Amino acid sequence: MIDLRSDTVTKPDERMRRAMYEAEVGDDVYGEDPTVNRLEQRAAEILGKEAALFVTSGTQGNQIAGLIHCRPGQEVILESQSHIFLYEGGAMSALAGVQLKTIDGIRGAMDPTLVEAAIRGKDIHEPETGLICLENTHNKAGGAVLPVEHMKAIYEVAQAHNIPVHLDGARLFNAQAATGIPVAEFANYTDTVQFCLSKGLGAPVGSIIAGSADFIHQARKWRKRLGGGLRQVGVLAAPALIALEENPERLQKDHQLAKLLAEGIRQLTTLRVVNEVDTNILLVELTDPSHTTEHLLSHLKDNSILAGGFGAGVIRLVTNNGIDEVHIQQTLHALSKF
Ligand code: TLP
Repeated sequence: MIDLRSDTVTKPDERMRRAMYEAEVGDDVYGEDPTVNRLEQRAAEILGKEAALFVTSGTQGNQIAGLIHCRPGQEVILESQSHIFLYEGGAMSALAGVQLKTIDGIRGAMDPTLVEAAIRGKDIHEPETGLICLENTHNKAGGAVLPVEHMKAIYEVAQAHNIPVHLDGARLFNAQAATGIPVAEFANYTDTVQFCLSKGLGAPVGSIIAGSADFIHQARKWRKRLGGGLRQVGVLAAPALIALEENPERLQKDHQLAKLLAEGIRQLTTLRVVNEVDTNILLVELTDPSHTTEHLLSHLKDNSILAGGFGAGVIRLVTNNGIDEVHIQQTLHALSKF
């Protein structure tokens, strides 16, 4: 199967599996797993933050940030197509007790003026804004990179109002690969960051959250409360370290393959590439409304290709560690027969 459903589908390679086998471990709830400690220290260094924590998933990382930054009854400003709003099961409302205020972005980027206008809390009737969340790269906007200058502009608004900024940087390393700008420069305009090790970077499990030492101290407690205090978890930190140290450059290949796929699809009259392809995500629409995405997805499946539906009339194709040029050619061939 050629699996283009997501970059979450990658499987650990032989080096990662060997590192898992050989990992030095200890009880991480006691802070005694040397491999986890090394991963957290390297992640903090790479992001330019004081401290970092290995968490089970991107969702857990984002939710821990919400729980720490906000008090129940506050409001969180975030983009209307963001993962936290669309795809985390309403967790910020359910767990942190906040309500969400969405703003439509352009390619995932909210206008800083609109963000500032949405900040509330002076009037006795209003909830206080407790947090602003950004997403980079932006999944639903087709892997769009939020420019550093944009993040800076939002951060300046947030600082002027004393509001923290959390970055859902599930694919922040894709932003680095696409622009050549180090992840630390993006992270510089945030208080806290979450990034996923288990997407394009190729680790089997896990994410990192990073921020001040005090934030990570609180995060450790929240992770435990949420049942995410794992024990000899160095077996997962070991492949994650390989993902972090060695795979950021590999993402450029995913981006080149996504561009190749987009170029091929642009030659077809039946399909339209919806997004500008900055990174590894393509959103594709059918030009003939009498065809359904279910029809297209099942045609692909019959040709041993997996893709996912991504909203009305749109499918998503995500290049990843398991994909090579030959798979792109096979996918284009199957699409041309649709
Ligand atoms: N995204 C998944 C699905 O949930 C949609 C995918 O296949 O793209 N932030 C962003 C921007 C994400 O894209 C995801 C996962 C997460 C957070 C959550 O990460 P996990 O799955 O580790 O909880």
